[in-house]
Amino acid sequence: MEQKKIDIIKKIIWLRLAQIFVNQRYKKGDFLVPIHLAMGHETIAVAVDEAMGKQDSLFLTHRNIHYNLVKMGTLKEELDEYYLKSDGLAQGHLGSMNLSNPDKNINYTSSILGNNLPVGCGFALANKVKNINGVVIIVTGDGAIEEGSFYESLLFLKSNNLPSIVLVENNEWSLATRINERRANIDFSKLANSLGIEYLSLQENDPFEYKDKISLIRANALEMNSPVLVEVKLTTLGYWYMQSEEHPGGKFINYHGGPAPEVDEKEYPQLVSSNEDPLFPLNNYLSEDELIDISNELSEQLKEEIS
Ligand SMILES: Cc1ncc(C[n+]2csc(CCOP(=O)(O)OP(=O)(O)O)c2C)c(N)n1
Ligand SMILES: [Mg+2]
Repeated sequence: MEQKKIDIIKKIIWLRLAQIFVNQRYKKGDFLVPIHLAMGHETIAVAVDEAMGKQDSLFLTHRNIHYNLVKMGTLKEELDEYYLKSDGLAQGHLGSMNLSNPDKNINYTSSILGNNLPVGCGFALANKVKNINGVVIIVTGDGAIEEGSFYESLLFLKSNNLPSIVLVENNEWSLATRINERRANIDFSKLANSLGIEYLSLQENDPFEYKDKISLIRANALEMNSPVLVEVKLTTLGYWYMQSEEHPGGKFINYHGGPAPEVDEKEYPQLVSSNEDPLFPLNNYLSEDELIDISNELSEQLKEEIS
């Protein structure tokens, strides 16, 4: 396999391991700020990073750790930010939920659902006025699309011919509620269609398919001066059981934020939790022994980095 592809696989595994390191410290009560881990979101973050051009920019949400980490390629600065240290990524001013990094083209991140969309729209309009040939990539959740700013932003991006990608990370949950318990199904392809916007659906976490498809729609967005709506189906790994009178045995709640108590430091192949895990399709490309070697090597590197 060519080295470029191996590097992509390494980035995905590294992202998982780095988040497990964060989780281990989080479980000990180390951090002063709430963190929303994104275990299960690794492939999309790596694919977006791979597809981005130099002048592209990212606009993120409360769940941003995967994009921030992949852009840095190191854990130390982000960890220090979670400790609110002055040598953290944002000198301890932003913590986790608002963590941006303009040096790496993460221009704005907001903990207020839907808030990054209009800010991204303004940035895209400024790009047009200044003749900057870049694509604005706005990440949002399937819960946050209920904010009015979601639809208004799509309309604005389309109306003003702005090269952009609105990326919905669809984990079928909004906080502790399943999306299908709180609202009728929204068909994203029809929604995009109604505005004449191209729509792309991604699922099952194949890293090279994701990278190629995002690269292609990015090029289309730039050439056509148009937004593209991308829906990526994924599972945010982790869960807990909520006890109540109605559910004496506990009701299944998917992981939302905070430490993930049931996720422990593990080695490959125990790292892979299910076939919905982005690490699962990596078996199609490398042998188990090769994946174990990569995982062990990256784990050692991380330990050294933050020791
Ligand atoms: C305007 C606003 N309303 C409510 C909240 C509280 N809140 C934080 S995350 C969240 C659920 C978000 O779900 P989704 O957008 O699907 O993202 P996910 O956490 O599933 O990745 C809610 C309701 C908020 N941060 N901002
Ligand atoms: Mg969600």
